[in-house]
Amino acid sequence: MDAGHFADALPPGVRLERGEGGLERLAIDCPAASARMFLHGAHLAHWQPAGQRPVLWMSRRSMFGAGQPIRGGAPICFPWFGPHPADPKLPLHGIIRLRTWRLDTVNEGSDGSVRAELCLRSDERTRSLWAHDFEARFAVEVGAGLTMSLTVHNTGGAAFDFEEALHTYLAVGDVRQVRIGGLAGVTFIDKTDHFRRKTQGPEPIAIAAETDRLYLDTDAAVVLDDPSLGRRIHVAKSGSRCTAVWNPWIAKAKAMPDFGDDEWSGMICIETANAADNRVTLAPGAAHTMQATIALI
Ligand code: TA6
Repeated sequence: MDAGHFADALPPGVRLERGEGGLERLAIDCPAASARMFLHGAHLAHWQPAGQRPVLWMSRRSMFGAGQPIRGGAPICFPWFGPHPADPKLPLHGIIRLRTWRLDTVNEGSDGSVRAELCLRSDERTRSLWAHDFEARFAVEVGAGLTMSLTVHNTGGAAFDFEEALHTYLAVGDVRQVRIGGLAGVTFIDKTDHFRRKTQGPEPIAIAAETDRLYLDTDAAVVLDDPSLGRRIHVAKSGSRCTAVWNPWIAKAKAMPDFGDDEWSGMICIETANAADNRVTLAPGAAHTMQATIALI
């Protein structure tokens, strides 16, 4: 395991192991929660607070392999969100979720939570896809709540701009019954209607068809009300001006080989992002941090 230097330094309840596809992952089983995070993409695949059902959704059809995106959990999108604007052959959602990150630190928090930090630096492979030098750092804190922070550092000599997202898949009992509050009056790009710009009405968002929206110029927290599981999930954020809401519904779910045909009703993506009008420009030497904090309330 290429993080072997951790072998004897991990806190209680934390181990490095091989998971699906033989991918190396951090397994966290602390009193407050359990979690699994692959070094591939620094991909948090599972988070389950003690006494609760899993909060992150994972497709039973997900692929687990080098060069393949994991379908579920919290994919990290950078330096573009969605398809590459000029070259559709490039990977959807950028280049860093397909690379193996370096595990830098794993520490126990005072409240029994566990905090891990991973790093990915630009190299020839990333420069062949995106010609800028950067260091990305991902910090995740797992406990009764979940905090994910993505920090991008411009290590090159010229400014660059980028898009980013913590593309979080949340598990729900029945997406047709959920309501999403916090985005009333916010302008969004409706990707299911020719990318038209619309304004969200005063009512909480209901999902009754394929839904693929990028809410702009908002730093609002969002509350997902899931009556069928009898729980509410609070998604707060900082350093993010966009929130994406996505459910593929029936036809899109069928069209994705790594998504079970009947799985669409058990998930909703609420994604903490900076994209489109809200892309980030970073001067040489500067850094930018985007954070999502998720809790059951
Ligand atoms: O964030 C929503 C979205 O951009 C959708 O348009 C859809 O493409 C979704 O992401 C799936 O992304 P993925 O790369 O995980 O298949």
